[in-house]
Amino acid sequence: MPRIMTILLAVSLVASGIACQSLAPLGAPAPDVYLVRQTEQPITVDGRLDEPAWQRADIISRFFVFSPANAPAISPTIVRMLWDSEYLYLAYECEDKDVWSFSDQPDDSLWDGDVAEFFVKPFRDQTLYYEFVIAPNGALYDACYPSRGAGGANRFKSWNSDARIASTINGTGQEHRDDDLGYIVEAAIPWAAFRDAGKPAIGTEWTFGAFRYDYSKLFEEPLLLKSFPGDAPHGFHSYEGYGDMRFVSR
Ligand SMILES: [Ca+2]
Ligand SMILES: [Ca+2]
Ligand SMILES: [Ca+2]
Repeated sequence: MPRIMTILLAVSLVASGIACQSLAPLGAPAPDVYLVRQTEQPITVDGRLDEPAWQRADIISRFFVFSPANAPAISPTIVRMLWDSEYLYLAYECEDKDVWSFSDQPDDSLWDGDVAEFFVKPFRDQTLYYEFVIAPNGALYDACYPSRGAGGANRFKSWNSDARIASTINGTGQEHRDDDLGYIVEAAIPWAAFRDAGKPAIGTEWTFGAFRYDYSKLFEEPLLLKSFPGDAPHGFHSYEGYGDMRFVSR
């Protein structure tokens, strides 16, 4: 069995708790606060989630359709986070029958193709927030916005997080005439990137949103997913709806 299938199946079983159940479209209900657990073992950023720490990480598997309103299906997605003294780690497992990366250039408009996105806003009472957009081929767009209305991507994408990214595509990637299974993204974002927020301590809470664009030969329009329910008048920048994440020990 291909590795990604093994992982997705294993995660599906954990998420559902029922061995005969297929991947549930909406996954498990999200907890009120996502617990980011510390890892004492190093994470190798190689696009493979075979570190034991990833298996102990809490999962986010309930996603909501942002667009189109009449989306006939949802693309199963599982997100995990971990942290240690040096990095915030992200892992996205994205089922996708038609994997396509728009560009391999850093800070390009990668969301014109398939992407996994992570927005993080350390302070609810400040306007500062960060955006990370990762394509299946491992290309990264990153930006630090001092506020939502200060100029957007063109002004702030020159910011560089020095995040380390690796990805695995299970399928043929750019070829649409066959069916892919999906892709995995693994990322390590150094705390130095969050110089306005600083490195969190145990118990620190930030807010975040996890997102996807899924372009597909099977969809009339790209499918846009978000990790929180409700309205999003500013799209993925609607940080009022972001969920809470709390940094905890193991
Ligand atoms: Ca790894
Ligand atoms: Ca950048
Ligand atoms: Ca796709």
